[in-house]
Amino acid sequence: MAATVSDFLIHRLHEWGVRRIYGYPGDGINGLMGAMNRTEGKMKLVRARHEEMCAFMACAHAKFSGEVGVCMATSGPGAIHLLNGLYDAKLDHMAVVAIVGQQARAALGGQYQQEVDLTTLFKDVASEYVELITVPAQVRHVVDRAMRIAISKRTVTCIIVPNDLQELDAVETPPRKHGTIHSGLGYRPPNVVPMERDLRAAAELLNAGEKVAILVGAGALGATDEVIEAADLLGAGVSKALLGKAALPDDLRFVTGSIGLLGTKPSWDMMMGCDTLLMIGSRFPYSEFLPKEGQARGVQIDIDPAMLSIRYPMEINLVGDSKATLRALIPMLQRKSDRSWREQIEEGVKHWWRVLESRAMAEAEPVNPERMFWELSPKLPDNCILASDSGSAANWYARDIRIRRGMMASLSGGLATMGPGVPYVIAAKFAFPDRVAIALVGDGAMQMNGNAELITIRDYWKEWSDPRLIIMVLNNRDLNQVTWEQRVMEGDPKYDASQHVIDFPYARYAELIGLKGVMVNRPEQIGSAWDEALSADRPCVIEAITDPEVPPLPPHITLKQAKAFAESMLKGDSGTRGMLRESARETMATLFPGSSD
Ligand SMILES: Cc1ncc(C[n+]2csc(CCOP(=O)(O)OP(=O)(O)O)c2C)c(N)n1
Ligand SMILES: [Mg+2]
Repeated sequence: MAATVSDFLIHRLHEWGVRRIYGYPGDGINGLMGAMNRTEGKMKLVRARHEEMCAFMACAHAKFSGEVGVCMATSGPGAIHLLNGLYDAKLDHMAVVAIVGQQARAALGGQYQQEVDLTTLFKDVASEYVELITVPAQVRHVVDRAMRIAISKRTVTCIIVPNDLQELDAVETPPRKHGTIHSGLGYRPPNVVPMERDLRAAAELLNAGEKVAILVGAGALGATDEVIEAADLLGAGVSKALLGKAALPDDLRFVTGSIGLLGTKPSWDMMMGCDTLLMIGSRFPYSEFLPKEGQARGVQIDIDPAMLSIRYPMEINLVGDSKATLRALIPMLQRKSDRSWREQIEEGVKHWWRVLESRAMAEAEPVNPERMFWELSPKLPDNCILASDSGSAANWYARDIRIRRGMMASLSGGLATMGPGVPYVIAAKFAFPDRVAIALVGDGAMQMNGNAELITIRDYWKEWSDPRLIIMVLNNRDLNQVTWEQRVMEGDPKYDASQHVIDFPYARYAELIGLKGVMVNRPEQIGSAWDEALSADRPCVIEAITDPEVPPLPPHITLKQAKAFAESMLKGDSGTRGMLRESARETMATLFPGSSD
């Protein structure tokens, strides 16, 4: 028998399979913290430095383990701090349950200290389920529903618990009378497969196509073999949205890599040249990187009907699990005898890898950031877990990292927020302590929250069976991704007041707190820096002094953007003096070989 409401709430989460909660204390949740303590280690609390990090960690737990992530914060300020991390989970369709405290029931509505209308605050991010518990008999069904809704709808739910309620006696079984709820545990996911006639219609369309392009996203992460088989039969190339990076390994010759602003030229060429589009488990946002309307006939597979036909008008929309649906579809596909489209894609991919290598090896002042990623790829340990932050790192991560089977990789896809890189890999180490985790992060993000989370790493790393966790920081003294956006999208020069990042000794700071720190000031040091970090006996920060003037821009940009960029250079941008030696046109040609209209 659980003693208090708090004991029962934590016990019920345990019954749902939760073993770890990412949380930060406060008087709004002291009862719950006491209950966590009384579990004597059955439920582990991981405390980050900031509640937003707890939410990022819960999101990453869901992304990497496939389980529900749980985070906990106090009323008022703690609850508010969770929000950005929760939106990260919501926008990437991750199951996360947030538990937040609230002031005592008797004080609510009285402008009490730290009293915030939490139901309203969480109404959007936890739109599927947010509930304030007001009596002990509610605990069982509110926990059951928050868990089941989060898992089944792959979204964020929220439980609000007033602090006085947390200390009351538990009511595990509500009285059997009118007006009570009697809920149960557990969720078994269905096997969702479209109707046979719809599969046949999809197969007919795909069989009729001569130039098939496939785009996969996070929904295809569990369908690697099936996507490979379908692509083989259809003579197709496969492009990967950012969250689907680990869906297919990059050593397959027909994988065109990333797509979009952070994408590759072969992905662009394939989408512009295809006559048929098969989209699997993706809501990749940018329609301009997909075929023009009317150019291609489309089939889409998604578990969530709301994601269908929202980026391209598909002819056949299939609701289904990607693996099961492809399994059912594959026997209906005819192997295309004309392989010329596929060969053309493979040629493009082969050429592109050479382009990337030469870009990565190009001289820069002092280190080319792209080369940090290029040289990491062959050194990646089997089964490692990668996380990229938002910023220029995401470009090089998307294009240059050659992922292999068995690895996992993620970033903030839908929200594209700064800050998740370091907390994501911390959660990865808790979920898989025996795997190497690597975060690829900008200096802006390190100063926003990564440096503080190094302290969390310092706090916990000795618990991990394999202590290797690497944070690679691009020290470019710039909010570089946005500097380039301002140049290219707006035609504005770099605005130092908004873009400059003050230098900070990331590697020395790591050493100072007992971690390892490695500096990269020259390109020759890159390989040995990775080797050192990968053979370290503790977590390691690699600080690379990189050149902010290497443009992290897409292979295809529009003429309008090119003109804007040229104008920014002529307006005396502090960072582009070196480039002015060439004419704007020549510069454009070398930077953006794929540019057209
Ligand atoms: C929370 C948040 N604030 C601002 C942005 C806009 N933004 C995207 S990337 C970026 C620059 C990141 O700088 P840094 O971490 O130094 O990486 P760099 O691009 O310099 O490699 C900014 C400001 C964002 N995505 N998220
Ligand atoms: Mg930076």
